[in-house]
Amino acid sequence: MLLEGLRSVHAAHRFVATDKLTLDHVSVRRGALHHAQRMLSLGLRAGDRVALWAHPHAMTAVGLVGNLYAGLVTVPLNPSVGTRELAHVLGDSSPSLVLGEAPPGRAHALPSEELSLGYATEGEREDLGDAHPALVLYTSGTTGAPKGAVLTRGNIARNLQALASAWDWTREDSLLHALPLFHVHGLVLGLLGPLSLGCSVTIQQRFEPEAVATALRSYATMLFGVPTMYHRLAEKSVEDKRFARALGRPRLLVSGSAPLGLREHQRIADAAGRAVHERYGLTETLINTAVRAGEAPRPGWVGRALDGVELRLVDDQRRPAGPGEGSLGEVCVRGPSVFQGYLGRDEATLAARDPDGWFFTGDLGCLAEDGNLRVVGRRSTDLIKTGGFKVGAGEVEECLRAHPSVREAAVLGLPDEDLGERIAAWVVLEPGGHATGDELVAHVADALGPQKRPRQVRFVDALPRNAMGKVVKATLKAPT
Ligand code: MCA
Ligand code: AMP
Repeated sequence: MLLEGLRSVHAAHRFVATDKLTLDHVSVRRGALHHAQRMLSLGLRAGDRVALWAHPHAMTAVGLVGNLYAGLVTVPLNPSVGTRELAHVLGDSSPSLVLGEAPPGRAHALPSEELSLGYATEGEREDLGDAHPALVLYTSGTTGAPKGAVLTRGNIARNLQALASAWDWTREDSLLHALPLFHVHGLVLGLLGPLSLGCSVTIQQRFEPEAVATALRSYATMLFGVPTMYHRLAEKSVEDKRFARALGRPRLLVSGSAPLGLREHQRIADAAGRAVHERYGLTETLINTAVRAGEAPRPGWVGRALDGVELRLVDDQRRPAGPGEGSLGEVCVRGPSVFQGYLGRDEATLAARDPDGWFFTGDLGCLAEDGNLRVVGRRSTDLIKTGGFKVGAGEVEECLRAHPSVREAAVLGLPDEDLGERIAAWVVLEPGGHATGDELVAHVADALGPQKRPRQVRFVDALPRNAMGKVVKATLKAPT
């Protein structure tokens, strides 16, 4: 089904635009067919995994679509990934090949292939069904290293169809975003969405409010962003009317990946006289709910279930919780876009999805009688959402402990106006150990990636522990 959409990628006047290159959809398709043929000629076969450096570049679209044509499973790599996390992702997903140009200092021992545009007319596996895997996206849990979520072609196709219907998203749209291309938001919604629906997309390499506003004023009909981006645009629009006018222009502003605060909703409403439409999803389930394009958003609420998606709330024992705005529970999801499972981790898959197909999101919410969902928090404080990136406290703690001067570390997400949550670390040094906060921040940025670096480090003599010896994070205060 996804490939059907991609096969209709033929319009010379629809494009994928990035800072360095713009390709029309005909060139994306030609390049992708050429790439698919090349992959098959190298001996790769449908189902093989191939890693792809997910640079914010139009060639990323060619590699991604070409892999889909050949039936290959793409493992997108964050171009600013740290060395330790890169080793984990490559070791865990064991790709046959790495595609695209490795960023400086991230060369690897695997065979690699340049991505190039070429001409080919065949190379498309048309026989592969909805259950065939398409992507492995790495996502953090409360503990341990990130797990690879396997998403199928059917997962993606059904989600994009449902979103197109929820947002009246058509070929006439021109999408704008500045999201990274290694997560669901930027990659599935922001790149496969336009390619599969046949609309244009402009992907800005980094989020700059000025550049976003310019594009909004001139051509974009839809903007996809995380709350941090809307926060920064709202700030600008208070002091500069050009931003307010820009925000007022597209037909749809969509926010997701983290909660958009009531204050931001209000500020954008005051400045631009319009609303932001929220949608709610996870790497493992794709998008579950959305405020429909034709409906007025209710700030704090993330809309109703998408077509084909079932939602329910459960209590701590995973028993269904009662309906009604007052009842709170863990949000569970069932439907065609719930993933196939975590790569090579059957136990973790079983723990997250029951035999009836319900996926336990870890998010706490309430469901109104009319089906609207409100996300009010998370079951675990060990999962941090910072700038829309999910970071496990455990992975950062483990990384800090690997530093020779660190004896113990505890990591928490603290409320942050801009990032939603900022990563804060409390560190106990080894006796005689020396490390500055900046050194530890650089250590995490280098090992895991800059998105996972603590924004604050506080040195303490000991971590507060309960009688069982467990760190009591609730008693840790914000570093000063
Ligand atoms: C700064 N940098 C450093 C350091 N400090 N590098 C190394 N060591 C350091 N100490 C670098 C960074 O790498 C980056 O470089 C630049 O400085 C700015 O970094 P930073 O300050 O972290 O960026 P920011 O301005 O705070 O970023 C805000 C952001 C970003 C643009 C909103 O957080 C973002 O792109 N968020 C999107 C997350 C997302 O797409 N989530 C979707 C997943 P350089 O600029 O070169 O990189 S969730 C999902 O998919 C689900 C399904 C859903 O619901 O959507
Ligand atoms: P990820 O695993 O990075 O895909 O992040 C998924 C998580 O992002 C969800 O479990 C939620 O906690 C959060 N999330 C995504 N969209 C929203 C939203 N609109 N409102 C609140 N939280 C959201």
